[in-house]
Amino acid sequence: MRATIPFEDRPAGSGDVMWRYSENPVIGRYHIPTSNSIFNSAVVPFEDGFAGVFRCDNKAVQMNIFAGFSKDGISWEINHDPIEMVAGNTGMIESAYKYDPRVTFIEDRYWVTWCNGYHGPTIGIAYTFDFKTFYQCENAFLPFNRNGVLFPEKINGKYAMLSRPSDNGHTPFGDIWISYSPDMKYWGEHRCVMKVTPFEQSAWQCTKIGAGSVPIRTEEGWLEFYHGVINTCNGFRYSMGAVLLDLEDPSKVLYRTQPYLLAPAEIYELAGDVPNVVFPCAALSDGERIAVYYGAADTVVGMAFGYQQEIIDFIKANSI
Ligand code: BMA
Repeated sequence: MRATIPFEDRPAGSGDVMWRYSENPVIGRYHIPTSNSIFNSAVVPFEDGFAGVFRCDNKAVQMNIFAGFSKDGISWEINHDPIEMVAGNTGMIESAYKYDPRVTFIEDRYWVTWCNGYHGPTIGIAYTFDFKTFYQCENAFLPFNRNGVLFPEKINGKYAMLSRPSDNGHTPFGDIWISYSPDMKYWGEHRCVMKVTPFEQSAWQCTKIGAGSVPIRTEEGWLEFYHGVINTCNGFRYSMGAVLLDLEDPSKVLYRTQPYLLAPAEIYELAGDVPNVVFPCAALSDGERIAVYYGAADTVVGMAFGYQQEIIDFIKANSI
């Protein structure tokens, strides 16, 4: 039996289309003995509960990914040792660091994508059946790239991945692209999906954007939560929006939020190792309700909730 997704109703008096969990953050920075911070992490239904892949930076501030398990999706037991990969569809590839994982169940296994340090950031790929043994595959792309997010099913017979070509640093630009693969090894047919917005139109997403959660199939399109960034006089500010992509051709944007759905406002989003960051990396849906997991201030993990149809209606009514 599938576990019920974590959810809490809209707070009385709130008119927001998405709202935060009242007990945020759900994972604190010192949740495991070695961690400096745990954030930008991914969660999926697994067995009778949930499993996740967590970004834990240690106290040397080395970035790595760790497996974790939960019965309710809120209380997490995260392994104290990072994931050790074994060779998958290729020999082992150097990985100087790993961060910002996403997890996608496709057909018979869970696929993990992350930002893999290989002469700069690119997209690493691994699969697992049990969150114990992880098989590392070819990197998807040349450096530099981040925010690789797989669709949960093949599209026209091919695996599909959103990503964000970038540079080696704190990238001051970035649009969302889609690429296809027949075998999870060779990627091509790269198409631009969506770009940053003009400043006057929607400034929270005018500097760079990146895919966040695994897209959710709905009757009205793929529902994708993404992050958008504005470069302020005090640095980058990361917020969350959502987009509906065409089911058959997800390079086509149907509707996209002009206003954000969630932006840094609570103290754990405003204060931390990198202030002013809301960074979604996963979303659970039971068809009616949605639970989003997001990194807050590059320090902790928070959750936000909403009703799927209300979110879709909001995107359509407030589209660019
Ligand atoms: C991005 C990535 C994310 C991080 C964000 C804000 O470039 O490094 O991991 O959350 O910056 O610092």
